[in-house]
Amino acid sequence: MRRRLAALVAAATCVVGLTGCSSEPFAPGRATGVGVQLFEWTWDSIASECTDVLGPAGYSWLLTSPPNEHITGTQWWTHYQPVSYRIESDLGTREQFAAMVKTCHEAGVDVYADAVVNHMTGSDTGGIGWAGSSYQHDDYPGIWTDADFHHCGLTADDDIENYSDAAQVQTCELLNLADLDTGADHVRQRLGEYLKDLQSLGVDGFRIDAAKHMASDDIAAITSVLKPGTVIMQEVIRGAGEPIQPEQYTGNGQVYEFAWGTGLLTGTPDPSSGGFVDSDDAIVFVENHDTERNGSTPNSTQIDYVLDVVATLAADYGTPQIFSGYRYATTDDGPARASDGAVALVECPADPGPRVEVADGQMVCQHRWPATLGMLRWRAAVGDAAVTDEWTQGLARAFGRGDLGFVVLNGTAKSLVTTLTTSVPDGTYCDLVAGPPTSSGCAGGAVTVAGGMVAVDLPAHTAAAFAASDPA
Ligand code: AAO
Repeated sequence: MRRRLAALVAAATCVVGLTGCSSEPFAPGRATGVGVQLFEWTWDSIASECTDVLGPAGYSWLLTSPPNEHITGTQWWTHYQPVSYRIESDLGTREQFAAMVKTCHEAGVDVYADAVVNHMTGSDTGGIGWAGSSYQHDDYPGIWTDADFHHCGLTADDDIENYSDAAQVQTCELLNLADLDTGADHVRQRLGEYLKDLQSLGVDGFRIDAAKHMASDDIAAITSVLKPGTVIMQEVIRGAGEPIQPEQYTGNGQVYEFAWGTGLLTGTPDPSSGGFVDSDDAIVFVENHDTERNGSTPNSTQIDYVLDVVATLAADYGTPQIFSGYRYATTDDGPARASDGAVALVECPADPGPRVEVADGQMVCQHRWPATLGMLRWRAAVGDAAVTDEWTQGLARAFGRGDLGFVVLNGTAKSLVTTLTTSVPDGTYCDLVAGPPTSSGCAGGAVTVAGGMVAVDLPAHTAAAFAASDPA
């Protein structure tokens, strides 16, 4: 209740004209449940974003990049090579992290941290971490010694070569990263202490990185020391024919359902067709930091990306996670840096959106795009109403959520001109794909329902959505 009230206050006081502000605060009991992955955002930048945008826009939670000490370097993936469990990174200090969590809570937004607990560094030579800790591949003074790591002995270099071999996947090294023996009690205990330390700073949940590379029971043991209700989101990439599948992990919490994002490459996925975990177990996303780079899902430079975000936020499947990252020249490049070598404070484009050019290293701020914000509002309005009035014609699709909202997606290369049945009462409504309404009215066009029918005229690769609660 405390957070919900804070969110209402934040929404009511948001500055008119700021992207993300809408004329009406979110109604109690209408949390969107939607999260945002603020990839490579500094803690100070996240704090401001919670107050200025995320709370007022109706985001329920955010995911940070890994917060602990890491190897040095300008690549983003240095954060996936832990050196110690000190909360000290080029994204901010322990104090900055704690202050960010407090600010986000005051804005009504929960904070989840990316937890890298499967492994340590991939360095063969060792070095000094960001916060000054020294390390070798299999030796982290005061934390781990060689005996705490797997040496699988199943492949030439102890590296995973074959994802069809479960023993390799869980006891050999992913990308040469020193693989912790998470089956050992004292290893589990130390990793649990790290997560508890983050929880002492207010963290509400965790993404478990590389969950596939740990036995499900190991994750259960590591997370068993956390407060009841802690959210656990496990990264278990669904690989065809692989022996380790997401279903084996749902006893520990939720899993990222990669079948959703990969399915978006060819239209709107249909979880009822099989091959998906149950809706309550699934975190769904259009892209994440890996798939943005490897093409296994759509990414925000592609023509149907906005359509994919609309489809994901409109669906009655899974918990959506919106991705917010930066433009880059090569896939290893990290975001812009400040003169002290730390990651720079974020500056979103003045008017973020799909057609805005963003320089390499600068944040794209997809979570502030008008369609994303408008669909958060739509999702809050429809709540858990059942899917109704479904219509499909090739890559064009429409459906309602009872009499509360309706969405039309035109994934084809031609205009979609038709008339569709909707349960939303007759009236004229704002198109929320253009953005949330402001105090001066609809952000874009309006849609009219007459006699239970809506006339649709949608250009190629666009969408429209309206909610009964947002009349024009
Ligand atoms: C860096 C360098 C490496 C160097 C290493 C150590 O790039 O050359 O060896 O340092 O010095 C990130 C970066 C890495 C980086 C690493 C450490 O991505 O480049 O390595 O930090 O700094 C597997 C895992 C999955 C993992 C993914 C990358 O199962 O957990 O590989 N993701 C997480 C993070 C990721 C991070 C790490 C783990 C490590 O999200 O950012 O790495 O902390 C199949 C398998 C998957 C497998 C992929 C890739 O997926 O099923 O399990 O993921 O292949 O190997 C379709 C298929 C699906 C397939 C997918 C792949 O969807 O259906 O089966 O395509 O495209």
